Amino acid sequence: MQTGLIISIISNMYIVETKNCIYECNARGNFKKKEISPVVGDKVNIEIIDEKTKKAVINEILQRNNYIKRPKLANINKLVYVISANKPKPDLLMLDKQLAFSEWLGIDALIVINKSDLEKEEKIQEIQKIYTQIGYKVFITNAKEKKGIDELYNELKGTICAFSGNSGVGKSTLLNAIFNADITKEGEISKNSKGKNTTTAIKLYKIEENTYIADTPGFAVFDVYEIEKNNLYKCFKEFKEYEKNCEFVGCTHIKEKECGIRKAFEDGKISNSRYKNYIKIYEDLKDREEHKW
Ligand SMILES: Nc1nc2c(ncn2[C@@H]2O[C@H](COP(=O)(O)OP(=O)(O)O)[C@@H](O)[C@H]2O)c(=O)[nH]1
Ligand SMILES: [Mg+2]
Ligand SMILES: [Zn+2]
Repeated sequence: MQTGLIISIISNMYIVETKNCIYECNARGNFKKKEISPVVGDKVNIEIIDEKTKKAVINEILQRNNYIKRPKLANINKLVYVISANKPKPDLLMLDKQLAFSEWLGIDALIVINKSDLEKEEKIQEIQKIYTQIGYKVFITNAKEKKGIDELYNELKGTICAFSGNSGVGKSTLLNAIFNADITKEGEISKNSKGKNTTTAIKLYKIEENTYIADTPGFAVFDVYEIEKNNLYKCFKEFKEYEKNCEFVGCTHIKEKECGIRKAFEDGKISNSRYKNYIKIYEDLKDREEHKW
């Protein structure tokens, strides 16, 4: 028996990295009964079937620290949200949605403002300030010219992290800059044992020992809608402390007169864009809850 990490899933085959080796594994049938199936990022116990051909079987999935449904990922330590300073314009609504979601999941989040070469410094710093004030780390990069990469890289050391952000913001370019190689280009990714090209939905790229980045093409569509609207304010981490000043139980923090959070916004303690985005996301969640069925 050995312990390993699932680094990718290729046509129903689990690729498991152990301390010294990489094995192709099947999963034991009894996982299906338990309605749990192994996902990328899972730590698993495997039983070697054939050392020569590196075949093994997954016997057990170890307890997960966290689980993301779409894309299916377990045990992510850090979520890296990438926006671009310009081209495309920074999408702070999307960013706030994703930050809320990572709070809900209980996963550390950090922010990268890429394409720093395409916008004035003050404008970038304005955005940076909104988020550093709340307590998020914000990295400013120019992936194309590999600027700001070392700082980001140091932050990711020792973690399994996943990048997310709208298309075109520079995620692939950033990953390449971190690896200093074109590893995320299509085609390079996976050939199975028969030499056939297959597509992997998600794969963990090893940067160094204990450091992996999940390359997730479809990460932009987070399931932010799983957050219950009345809990949304808890996912805006600078809002929480003002809730005690709300007069009503079940305050939505939008229109109520005696709302501590709204007052904090009016007093300039909560940023305009964060509060506006809270309202937008809240209304979104409300619409969805009302039309659920
Ligand atoms: N000017 C500039 N262009 C960049 C930067 N990073 C990425 N790009 C360009 O932006 C485009 C989209 O980048 P890509 O990495 O494919 O974005 P992705 O969709 O998020 O993976 C490409 O043409 C990149 O060359 C940057 O820091 N500055
Ligand atoms: Mg890409
Ligand atoms: Zn309130």
